[in-house]
Amino acid sequence: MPPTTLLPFTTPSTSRKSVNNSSVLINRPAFRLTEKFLLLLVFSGFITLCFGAIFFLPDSSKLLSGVFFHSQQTSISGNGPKLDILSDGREFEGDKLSKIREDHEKALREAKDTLQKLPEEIKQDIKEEKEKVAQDSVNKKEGAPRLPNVVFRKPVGATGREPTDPETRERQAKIKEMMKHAWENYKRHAWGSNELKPLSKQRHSSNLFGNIQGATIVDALDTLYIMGMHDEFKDAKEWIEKNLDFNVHAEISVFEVNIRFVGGLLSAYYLTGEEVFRTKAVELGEKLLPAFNTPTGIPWALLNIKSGIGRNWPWASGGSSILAEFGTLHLEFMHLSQLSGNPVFAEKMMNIRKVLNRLDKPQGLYPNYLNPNSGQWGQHHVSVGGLGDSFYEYLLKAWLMSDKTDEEAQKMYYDAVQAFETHLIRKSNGGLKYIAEWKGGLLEHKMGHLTCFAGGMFALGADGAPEERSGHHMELAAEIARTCHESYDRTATKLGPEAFRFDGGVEAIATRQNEKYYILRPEVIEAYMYMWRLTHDPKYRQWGWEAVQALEKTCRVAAGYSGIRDVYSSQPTHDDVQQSFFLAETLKYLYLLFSDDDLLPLDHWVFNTEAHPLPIIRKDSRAVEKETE
Ligand code: DMJ
Repeated sequence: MPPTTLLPFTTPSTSRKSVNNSSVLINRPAFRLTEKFLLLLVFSGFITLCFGAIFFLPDSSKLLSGVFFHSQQTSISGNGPKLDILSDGREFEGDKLSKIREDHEKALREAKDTLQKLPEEIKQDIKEEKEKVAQDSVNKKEGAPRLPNVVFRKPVGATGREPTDPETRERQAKIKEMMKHAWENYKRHAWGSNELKPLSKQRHSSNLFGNIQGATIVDALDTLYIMGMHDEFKDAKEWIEKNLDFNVHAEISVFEVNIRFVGGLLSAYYLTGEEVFRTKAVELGEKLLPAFNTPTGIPWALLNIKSGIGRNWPWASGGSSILAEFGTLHLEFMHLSQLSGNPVFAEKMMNIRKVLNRLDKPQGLYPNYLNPNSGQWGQHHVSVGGLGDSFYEYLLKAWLMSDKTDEEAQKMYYDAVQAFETHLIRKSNGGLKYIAEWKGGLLEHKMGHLTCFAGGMFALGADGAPEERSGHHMELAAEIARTCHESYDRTATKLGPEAFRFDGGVEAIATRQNEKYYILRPEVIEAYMYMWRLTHDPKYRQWGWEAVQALEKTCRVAAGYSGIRDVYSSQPTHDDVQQSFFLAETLKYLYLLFSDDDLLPLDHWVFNTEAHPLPIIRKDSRAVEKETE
């Protein structure tokens, strides 16, 4: 059968031959009515198309296109001026036309020059335009908040120079190589999941993030950026744009999601000015708000971000919320208010303050547990390590981040340190200072790896210490850093245990099997970094380098880095998890330890508890400024 549908105007018998025959119409039988109608339809369509082209093609395209600018050079004789007729039918006097041609060529030349030179302002204009387009497309996505325009201020020290000293330069390059190894293997084996299992080369999911994915990507963003790993950063950003989704049915840890995801996104925004990070941070912040729907406003530890239903950890004393969790939202939430123009985030934080300040504190100490329904303390356990740690860190940093205007936080921090000195800080027979845990008035002479962050905190707070106690705070910081170094130095692997004790004849050594592990934690290196920055004593770089060598020897495996089960074993087994904080914190603090002080300088940035840098909010500036109308 001939393809009659393709050749509707031919009779079946003549169709094939006629198609390629120029005389087809002469030999044809007369058209039927329907054929005539269809022919008319096609013809009128063609006419419409031609008119459309004439009227709707933009003028600029005609000016810039040589084809459209070809005049027919038809001279119309007569008494009037000589006329040229353009291909679109318009008539011009000949000399006017050559003037237009000249102007046009000049404009083209200028445009070309401009493009070649691309001065800073033009680059800036293009960047801003691109950002606006990106913001518009982000805003159109489901769940994306509508945000006011902000004045993005150029970040100070977001990228650094290579250190001039060759040894430091080499060491810094080594840390970057470690980051590449961790990142590339995550990308190869677990891309898009929360973490990597570096031995089984599989994806690792932790229930801390519910169904939210991509913890390693968000946590690593700023480390990639400051290390100048541009391609990797681009991949991470693209993944975030396309895949980071908070519309999931999942119960998450409010604290963990805040410090890693909100903190990571905020830092990425402040380092780059890319709108997608601001939008995602605020979107996630809004999802966390239902956690504060408790009688006191002290948030739940766990929240289903779809249903908005919250609860506390089943193991927490009498249904309590945890001090280190609800007390470690402040820095991120203050910035969320800055960037969204919505005061609700800051209000939630000030309410937590109010609740805490109304309560009596046993011996001036803050118990780790607080019931969000009654507003009363749970068990009287106090710790500067797990369950308490970053609450104190955020008091100091709230003061620093507010450009030292938040004097309430300042007082709370220095009063707390005073109480630690009286009730928790002790010296071992061997002369090691440590911070013990307090259980209802009794001391447990144990210090956690987590507690070692306090070395850095005391150093950072030394400068503002009241009554000329600055030197004292710095000494305390140095002693805690030394004790933590000892906890590393006294192991076979030269990596420190999860907790170490000062009783039963031991000092700075773990005695219980379940305290001997090391999961790539950053706190000891964090303390070295602050001590280096604030004293420039070379021993802190030396101690940091020892940690690098130990990590390389014991934790590096073919497909990434893994924690170990026993730091005292010379052949420890691996736990098969590359924690996202290894990329966010451990490697970042190591890199900063081997960088000059102008990379993320401490008088411009504060690090959240996951090492995500947030800028100090200057008292004389408002970050959010409504667009002038
Ligand atoms: C990190 O997620 C943060 O530093 C947190 O404050 C405590 N623990 C881990 C790393 O050890």
